[in-house]
Amino acid sequence: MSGNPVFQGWYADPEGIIFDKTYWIYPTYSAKYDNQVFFDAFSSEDLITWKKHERILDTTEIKWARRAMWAPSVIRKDNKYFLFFGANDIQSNDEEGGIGVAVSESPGGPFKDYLGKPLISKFYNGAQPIDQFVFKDKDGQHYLIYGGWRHCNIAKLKDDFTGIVPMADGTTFKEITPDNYVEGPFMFIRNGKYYFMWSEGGWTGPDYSVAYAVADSPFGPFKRIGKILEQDMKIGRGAGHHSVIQIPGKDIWYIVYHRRPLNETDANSRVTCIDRMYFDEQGLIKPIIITKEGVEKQIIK
Ligand code: FUB
Repeated sequence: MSGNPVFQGWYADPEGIIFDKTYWIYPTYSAKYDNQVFFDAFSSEDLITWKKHERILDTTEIKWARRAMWAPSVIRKDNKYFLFFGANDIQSNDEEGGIGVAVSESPGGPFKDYLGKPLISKFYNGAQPIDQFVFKDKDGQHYLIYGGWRHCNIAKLKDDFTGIVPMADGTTFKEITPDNYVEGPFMFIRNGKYYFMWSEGGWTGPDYSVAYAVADSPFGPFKRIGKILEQDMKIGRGAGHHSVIQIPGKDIWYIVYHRRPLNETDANSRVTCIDRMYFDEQGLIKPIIITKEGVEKQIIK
């Protein structure tokens, strides 16, 4: 078994993704905001043994980023790897920062600033420009789904990821916020349905958790179905800000998330864990059982 956490160190907001036959996790380095000036990544061939890739991107490369580099989301396009990230934790449209893009020839970096400025630097529909997730739809179109401060937007990415373009109805930033949404959005498709997931509660508190909705389109409407990930006082606290990995071609799913060890009190003591995610016959997600054991070895064929 992998054990949980799957690797050592304080790492939060983990995004798991498979490139070729390798699992990758891109987390936030969980520390004081002023110390969050870089990203490490982790790779594995079997979900058990993880290799650390240090400083795949940092603030010496991103000139406009000073601190609070958060929640990487990585996708491969045209044989390049694009890493979307948040920086500076901006509190108003007068501050510099927001969501940026970096690019690399390899999933393990080094990543370089792609635009030289943020991709999204303002609040739209009340959404703080953080917690980005890049989503590839069935037709190949990429969208950015993002937002803190209890608002979530979806925005259509230009084909070369250099900007945002209007959607068919003329909207540029379309709000898709479901009930109770706080931050940390994630989307995937299963059996043709769009599963939209997000974090609720406060990330420093015991109520941090993950809920979801299902719709026929990435634009919703998303009606909250219920909570599927939360703390278990026998295992860990404040479980949330997750992502989902599917074994290609199989109905085998994992949830990758962070939680706080029971013996830790620091708000940033967040560690990255993986557990299995199951669906019932109706396609509803079963509540996750969080474990200390983690997951079994799984090599991608
Ligand atoms: O890790 C920094 C912030 O904490 C994330 O962006 C939020 O989602 C929360 O997990």
